Formats: sequence, structure tokens, C-alpha cells
Amino acid sequence: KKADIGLIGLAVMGENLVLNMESKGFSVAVYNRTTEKVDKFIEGRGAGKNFIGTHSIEELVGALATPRKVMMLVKAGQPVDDFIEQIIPHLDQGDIIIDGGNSYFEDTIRRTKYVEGKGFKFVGTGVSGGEIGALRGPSMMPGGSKEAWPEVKEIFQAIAAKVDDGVPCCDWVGADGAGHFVKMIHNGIEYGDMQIITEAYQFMKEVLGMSYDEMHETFKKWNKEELDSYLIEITADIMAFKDEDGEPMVEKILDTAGQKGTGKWTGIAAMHLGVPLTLIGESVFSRFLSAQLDLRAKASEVFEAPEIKFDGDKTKMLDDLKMALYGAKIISYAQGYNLLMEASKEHGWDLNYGAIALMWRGGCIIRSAFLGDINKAFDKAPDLPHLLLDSFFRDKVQAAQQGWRNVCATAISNGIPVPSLSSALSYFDGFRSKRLPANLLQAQRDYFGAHTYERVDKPRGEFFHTNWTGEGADTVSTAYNS
Ligand code: 2AM
Repeated sequence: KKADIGLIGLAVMGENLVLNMESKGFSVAVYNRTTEKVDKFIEGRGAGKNFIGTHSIEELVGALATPRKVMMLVKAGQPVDDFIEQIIPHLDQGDIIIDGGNSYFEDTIRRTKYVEGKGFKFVGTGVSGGEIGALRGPSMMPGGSKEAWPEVKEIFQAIAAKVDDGVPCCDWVGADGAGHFVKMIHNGIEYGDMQIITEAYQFMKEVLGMSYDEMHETFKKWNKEELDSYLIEITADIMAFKDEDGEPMVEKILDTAGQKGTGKWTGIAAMHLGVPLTLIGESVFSRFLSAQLDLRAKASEVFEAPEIKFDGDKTKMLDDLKMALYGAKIISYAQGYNLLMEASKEHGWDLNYGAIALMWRGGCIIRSAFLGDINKAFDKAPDLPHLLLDSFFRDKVQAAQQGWRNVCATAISNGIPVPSLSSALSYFDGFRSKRLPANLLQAQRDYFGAHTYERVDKPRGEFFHTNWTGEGADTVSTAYNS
């Protein structure tokens, strides 16, 4: 009997994902470049289960029922292109190649065109949730050849995480690179969520002078309220975790953050599309700053920190801090969705924003109750132009802003960095401003470069130039319009 699906790449993600598929009743043919891993798997975790071990791409493809579904979970980049080349000669019309790795969405756009050009179908799917997610139910974000969706839907939705009454955290995202793009935004949002929690941690510890036990209790409490989410939950656990000597484990960890680049890609995508993705941007920069250990050590000897002065009501300040996190989180998701909307326009993806919130609602690192509220906002208004214009989030941000301002002001006067919390607040203050000081910016550009400007008392699209110094000629610059 032929297998329902084939998988290339028996590393951590691949192995757990095929075990998940098998547990849902699907038979899976497996292959890995280093073929000893195939045998090890078949004799080990795969023993006695519905797997077919194969030792070549030809054998793998030959073991599959038609239309064939060949899924790759291999290192992003060249290996994906190499495998596509190896798979294609063995395929028939209608067969499907699936890339479940962490591919860059531009690569997925290119590969979809290429594979479709050869007469086959291509799916690039984001898979989030790490090792445990892959085994028990990840969040899955598939995009690519639309005609492939009915063929893979059953398997994908069966293995995906479920929320509420069994709603799968997996739905069709859109054409070509849409799935991998949405996965990238997920990762960017994850950077932001993590960063604002670390800012709250430093504030609690240094401004409020809280102990790890107190911080543990606070995060635990927050996890039952608006901030209910996986990242708040694990942070509560981490606060309580003691090293062998009884000291808090986090105190032993070097303060230099790593990254694999997906947050950076999200920031770059925002720059390309002209979207003010400030909170995620700051969280990426904060990781870079954390990595400048030596420079920071030197600077810490040069500059004196302001003395911490806090004699206010700690309970009230903790409530304010929760509001700061909540307000900033709303901003971060609003900015992330702004980027999704611009990308959707640019690439013609026609993204379903409510469905994306549901895909992230369970299984992945950013899973939270909050995503249910985002889903509701897009249910109410599928064409909502910006999350902050939804009445629910508008009211929440209004209610959060006083506490949030208080936290930022207190942090700044005490010399505690809050780049993401404060930049999100500045964004909000800019976003709600009918008039920004960009009028001066336009004047400067016109002054030094004759870039021209539009006037408040004339229709848009009419451009003016002023001879600011009385020396310049009347020639205007048409070099840049942005
Ligand atoms: P390996 O076990 O033979 O190293 C995650 O690293 C997965 O991607 C593994 O299955 C790994 O195969 C595969 N992989 C990594 N680099 C590869 C390459 N250059 N060519 C083929 N497979 C690769």
C-alpha cells in the first residue's frame, strides 16, 4: 500500500511532524540525506508504526499514493532548491512539493513559479511551535499553488493545533510566498512580545525592587487576565526556576541575545513596504545592543546611572505596568497587521486577516487569548484598515494609556531602558495626530534640495517650491518624491 505523504528531513521538526501525522492515521514514507537516520528512526521512535523508510528520492516518491505529496523539512536555502531538482524528475502532473521549513518568502515566491512552470504544484508552509508543537499540534500557515490546498488540507488540519471547539490552527493563507511571509510576521511579533516582557522584568526588578518570587506571582496573575499567553506563562515559570545553588536561574544567564534572523527579515520587509513597524524594529535592535557586551561593559564604566527613586504605590505601578504591556502589545499587533495588509496589496495575496489570527491562536509561541479578540475584530469588519480603529482595541488602548505613560515616564527618569514600550507609545501618539511636524521636514527638503511640497490650502498632488534664500534658481528637483 502506498503512503499518504512523503517527508524529507528527519531532524527534530521532521521527525516529530511525521509522528504527529502517523498518530492521526496517515501513513508516511520518510527519507533523509544521511540515510542512517532513516534506519535509526524506523527502528527507534517509528518502530511498529505506519512508516515506510526509504533510501533515495526515487524510492521515496515511488512509495507515494497519487497525487503525490512530498514534504521537505530541511535547512532553509540551497538544500531546498537542491531537493526540488531531485524530486521533479520523478513527479507526474498534479503532484505536490511542500516546503515546511523556515524559508524566506521571496524564495517561496520564486519556487512556486518555478515548480508550477514545470507542471506541478508547490506549497510553502510556515510551521510553528517547536518540537512539542510539531508532535502534538503546530500552528501551520500554508501558501502556494491554490489547487494544492484541497489535496493537503485534510492532513494539515488533522495535525495542526486545535482551539476552542476543535478549530484547527491551519488554514489557506494565500498564493506563492504568503504562508512563509505570515510565518515571518509571526516570528517578528514573537520578538516584540518577548522584548516587552523583558522590559517589564527589568522595571519590576530595578525600579520596584521586586524579588523573583514576587515577579513569579505577578506574571502568574497576569496570565489569568488580559495578558493570558504562552510567553507570559513561561516567564512566570522561569521566574520561579532556581539553579542548583538555590539562586534564580535567569541570574546565571549571560545577557546577550541570539537570533536566527526572522525578526530582522520582518524589519526589512517593513522598511521595503514603508510600514512603521516600530515595536518589532526596536526589539530586533535591542537584541543587537545586548550582543554588544564589550562596548556596554566599557560604557558602564564611563557613565553613571541615575539613582533609582521610586516611593510610589507599588501595587498601582504594577497595574500600570500591565497596562503598558497590554497597550504596547496592541500596538505591536496593529503594526504587524499593517505590514500584512501592505504586503497583501503588494503581492496580490488577498490575505484573510481573521483566519491568520486563528492560526496563531494555538500551537505557536505567540498563542494567546488576545488573538481571539483580533479574530473577532476582523469578523466584525473584514476590511478593517487598522486594528486601532476597531472599537474594542480603541477602547482598550484608551484605557491603557494613562498607566502606560506613567510606566514610560518612570522608567525614563530612572534610567531604565524601555525601547519597545516607549516607542510603541510614541507611535500611538503619532498615529492619533492629525498633524505631525513633517511640514518642517518638507520645508527642509525644499530648502536644501528643492524637493517641493504640497500645501494645506491647495489640493493634494499640486507641488510648490519656495526660494528660501533668495539665491537658488527656480529649478525643482524631481529626483526623489518619497
Ligand atoms: P542530514 O541529516 O543529512 O544532515 C535539518 O538540518 C535537515 O536538513 C536534516 O534532515 C539535514 O540532513 C538536512 N540538510 C541540511 N543541510 C542539507 C544539505 N545541504 N543537503 C541536504 N539536506 C540537508
